[in-house]
Formats: sequence, structure tokens, C-alpha cells
Amino acid sequence: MNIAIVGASGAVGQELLRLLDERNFPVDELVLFGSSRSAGTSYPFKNKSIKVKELVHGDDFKGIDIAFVSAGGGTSQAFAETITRHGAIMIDNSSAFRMDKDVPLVVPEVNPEDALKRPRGIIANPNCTTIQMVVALKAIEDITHIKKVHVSTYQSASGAGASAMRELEDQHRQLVNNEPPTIDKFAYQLAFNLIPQVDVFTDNGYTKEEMKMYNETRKIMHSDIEVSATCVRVPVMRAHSEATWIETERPLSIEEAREAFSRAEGVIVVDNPAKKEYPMPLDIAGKDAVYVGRIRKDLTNEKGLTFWTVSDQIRKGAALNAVQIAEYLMKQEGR
Ligand code: 11C
Repeated sequence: MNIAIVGASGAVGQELLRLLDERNFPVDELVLFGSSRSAGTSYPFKNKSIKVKELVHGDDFKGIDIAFVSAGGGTSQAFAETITRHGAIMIDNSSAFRMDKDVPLVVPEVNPEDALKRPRGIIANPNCTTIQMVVALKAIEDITHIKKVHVSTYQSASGAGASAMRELEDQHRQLVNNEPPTIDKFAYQLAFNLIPQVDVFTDNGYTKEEMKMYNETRKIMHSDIEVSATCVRVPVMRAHSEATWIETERPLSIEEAREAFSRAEGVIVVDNPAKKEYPMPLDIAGKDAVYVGRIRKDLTNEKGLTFWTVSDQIRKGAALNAVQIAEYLMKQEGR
């Protein structure tokens, strides 16, 4: 396969490079693209050093089979035609096309077959908070329909990119040295704080991030499920956590829910309160699965269940999900 990565220098681009290598993805040629700022930088891949080319309009994508694109919504919008013109499949990590009816929005554990209908040659990768939630929800949806979800997210700095991770690290260093913290990527100091706003506010008082969780979940699950989210940025480096309350069509026992999570694809249950065992971002960073713990009945609702999930935002929340989509497509084509 001839592969392109657009946004190669970013946190997701770098993780894509690691994953293609780790998973032994069949790469014949790898072309890296970036902004004029990152053009010329070289990255190692399988004993070779590959130089980043500047992304420009032209025929650079001729011969490319799959382009992983992670350079922001504006770039995806502006370059979609250039990328797909000669038949490359664009797996887009931005929010630009997610709700486009001609663009499938895919999480391989939930709706892989949607990736096969792509009239624009684009497949969208959902938002990281949505991905980990739907992987967990699918386990329960397989045994009884989920009607409602209330979710509160605890989102790491990595969601805002590599420079935001550096800013969080710098802030801690500056604060212990009694220096004023640099505040650039977030609206406020994140170190020793949390910020109850991810992305911009919409007219209904929810943020765009919260509305992504509502709309994307319905599209991926092909469901009338309703999702009310509160998204919060926390001073964690790289794994998002979510506290989730669901209301199902019929009441579920804890045992039934635990069994459903245990056999679900992409889920690992870590739930042993007696031994203080539950998933935490520090342990889950760098791992592939969605980890589920704290499974219990909702005390206010007979048909309610509540649980806690943690998943690495850069891996399953972005790069890994995109690579899994590509692997699914290859399998379908018998490659
Ligand atoms: C965050 N979820 O944690 C965001 C990052 O729509 O792809 C990804 C935004 C998106 O800040």
C-alpha cells in the first residue's frame, strides 16, 4: 500500500508513524506531508529517514492508496479534493466532514461496514471522546437498547495537540519555580486547575465538543440515543476519562453488564473495588483498548447503569482508530 500522512509532525501524525511500524502495516511507499513550517524535517520509518513535503495543491497524491489526514479541519476542507482526486481514500481525523451524509463516520468495533460506502472517497474518524464512549456503549447496545446517556469527560492536554502537552509541562515547571505560567493553548492555566470548556460554545449553551458527542454517537450507532455531555479539560498528559450514566430499555444487572463489557471487542474491564483497581489515565496512556471500571447501578434509576472509561486519546481516540479503519478496508479487499 502507498500511504500518505498529512500532518506528520503533529501528535497524531507521530503516533501514526509508530502504529504503522508496530502493527506491521504493509507500506510500500510512505509520503509525509506538513505545513511550510514542518516541511524539510525528517522522521525515521523502518530504517529509512523520510523528509516531510509541504502540502500544496497539485498531483502529489497520485498513486497513494490511503491518506491519513490530521492537520485540522481547515486543511482537510481545503485539500480534500487534491487528496482524493486520483483515487486515494482519505481517512480524516478532523471534524470537517463527520456529519456530511456522504462521509461515513467509523469506529471499527461498532460500524466497520459503513466504511465501504464512501461516495466522496472520505472516511471520517470521530472525535476522541465519542470513540471511547461508543466502543463501551456498543457492548451494552448488543444486549439491550440504550435510550439516554449522561456523560462527563475528563480530557487530557493531548487532545489539544503536542504544543498543548508542552504547555502543561512548562506550566508545572514554571509554577514550582515561582514563575508566571505561559498561557497560550488553553484559555486559562491548566496546571493545578481544570477548565469546564472544550472547544467553543454553541447557541444552546453546550460546547461544540459536547454537541459532537450527541451527534456523532447517533450517526455511528445508527440510533435515536440521546447524549447530554459536560466536557472538561483536566491537567492530565494523554488519556481521556469519562464518567457515563446510561438508561437502557430494560434493567440490567451489574453481572450482565460486566459480562457484556468483558466480551466486547476493544474493551478491557478493570473493576475490582476491593483491591482499589480501576482504570486511570496514568496507567492507560500508550495502550490500545478502552478500559472500563466502576461498573454499578444508578441509584436514581432502575434502568440506569453507571461506569468509568479511560482510553489513550492519541491512540484509540485518533491514530489507532484510523489505522484500524485502513486495516478493515484491506481485509475487505482481500489484501
Ligand atoms: C480535545 N477532543 O480533546 C478534542 C480534540 O473534533 O477532532 C479533537 C477535536 C476533534 O480537545
